[in-house]
Amino acid sequence: MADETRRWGNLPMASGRLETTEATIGGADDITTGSGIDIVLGGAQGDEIDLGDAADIAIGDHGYIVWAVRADALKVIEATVTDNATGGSDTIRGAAARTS
Ligand SMILES: [Ca+2]
Repeated sequence: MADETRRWGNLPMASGRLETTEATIGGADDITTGSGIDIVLGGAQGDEIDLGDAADIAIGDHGYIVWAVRADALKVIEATVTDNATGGSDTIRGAAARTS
């Protein structure tokens, strides 16, 4: 059985919530993730987001993602854009390794 508390590198997190705090702050970001599980929020303006291998979660604008690790898999509980007025036009690319 996988160690459910070590799914995020060395961080002891099996569940959580990640959110942006100010919809109007931020630039046109170029974000590239590695091969682990990643959670990305692009925020303001048009962002380029390239996700590596693994089951990643990404939204391009201001919002939040609530997740949990259950039965050795990443589960999204809720992913919501709360303000896209300044979010811009985002490009989000995933890798091919996802299996579920
Ligand atoms: Ca954006």
